[in-house]
Amino acid sequence: MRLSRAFLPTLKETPAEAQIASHRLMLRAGLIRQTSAGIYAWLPLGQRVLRKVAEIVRQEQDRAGAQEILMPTIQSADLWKESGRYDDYGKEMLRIRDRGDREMLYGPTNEEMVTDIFKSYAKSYRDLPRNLYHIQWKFRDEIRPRFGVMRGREFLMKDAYSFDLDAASARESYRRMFRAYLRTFARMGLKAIPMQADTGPIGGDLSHEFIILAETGESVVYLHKDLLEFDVLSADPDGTGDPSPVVDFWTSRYAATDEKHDEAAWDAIPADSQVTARGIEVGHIFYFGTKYSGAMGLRVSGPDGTPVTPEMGSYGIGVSRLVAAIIEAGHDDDGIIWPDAVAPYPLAILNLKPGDAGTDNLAERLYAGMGGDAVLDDRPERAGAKFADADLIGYPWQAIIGPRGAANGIVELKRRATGERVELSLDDALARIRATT
Ligand code: P5A
Repeated sequence: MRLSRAFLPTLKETPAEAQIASHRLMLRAGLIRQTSAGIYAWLPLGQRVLRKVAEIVRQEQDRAGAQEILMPTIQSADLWKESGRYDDYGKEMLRIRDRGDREMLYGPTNEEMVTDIFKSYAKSYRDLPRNLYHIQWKFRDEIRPRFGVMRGREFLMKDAYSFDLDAASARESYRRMFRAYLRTFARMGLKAIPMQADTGPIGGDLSHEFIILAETGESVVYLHKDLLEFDVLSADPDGTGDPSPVVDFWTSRYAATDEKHDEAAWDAIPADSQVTARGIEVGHIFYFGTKYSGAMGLRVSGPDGTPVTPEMGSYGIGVSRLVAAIIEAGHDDDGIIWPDAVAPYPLAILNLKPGDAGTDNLAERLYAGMGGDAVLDDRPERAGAKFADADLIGYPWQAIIGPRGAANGIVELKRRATGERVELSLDDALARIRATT
């Protein structure tokens, strides 16, 4: 993308309404634009990050054996009356009437709809187990939308739903998702810790929230310090096979949200291993048995011919919230520091003297060498403005091209995360960048 032709607006001033770093930086770097309270448009850079985050989520859901579908945002109230949640959900649900005066709603979650869809096809125990997911916008009319997309009213969620023949098999499905979540967040450079959690309006008695520690987090959490030191991807490099050893490690150490905190269990942990912190909930998984299948009449014939009500779970990831959480976990005074896996572009090429034959030529060759997957700053701006924008947006690599280096075919490559700078030939610079993407 050539900056001279791009829509990548950045702000110099810090927006007054933004209280936390990620919200400030998302506005300043031009990732999002508020359109109503708690509702945001995603601008080109934000949209690229959102897509990359969603793609990692998708790959790990597929790896865990879930199948992607796409359900609508608008739902019929009738489904929610069947489950009994239509009245329970209260003011958080955005209720709508269509031209025929039928009650509709903008879905805050999809347990009812997916149960209804699955019910139309599943006939026997051979149709189980199954896991269906989608990545779709949700609406919750939060009392206090705040911190930008961290707690929005409209937000992007990945929600998966498992159907199993019995409780033992349902627990196995839960463990598969548990493991998939650990891998998903680790691939984004995040340490997300599964913690025993409350189930709220979704229901059930087994539930974990996946929480990233951050001072600006909305939840207070308690955990054993071993959990901070565990390296998920090296412990479980391919993410298939038996999830038990991985899950057993995490559930054998204490970790709970405020609502589930157990003082007696906490006191049994040596004081130097206790960590109390604040955190951001990026995922939440639930096992709720037959709550929806029972209420909505989902039944299949079991191996001996008698009808069985499938056991269900649901598994959510806050895809749009993750973009903010990744920034909370990775920024400095100058701006965002993207992990390589989700950066909007891996590289910004800063041509310090557009119009100079030497810098233009080297910048163009580097841009072509990246196959166009870079931002080329060819604007007639002063160098300082280019440096500031590149640091603010947080591309993992910056290639600084000035007339003196260009005369010798040299680019200065800067790593955003460490500030390290090296002078390299074009080919060596490309090789260095490719090694991280
Ligand atoms: C699980 C999937 C559910 O809704 N039903 C389907 C279950 N769980 S949840 O915990 O209520 O939400 C799942 C994740 O969505 C994110 N999230 C939000 N993100 C931004 N703004 C919001 N207002 C918001 N509410 C929930 C969280 O990451 C949560 O873990």
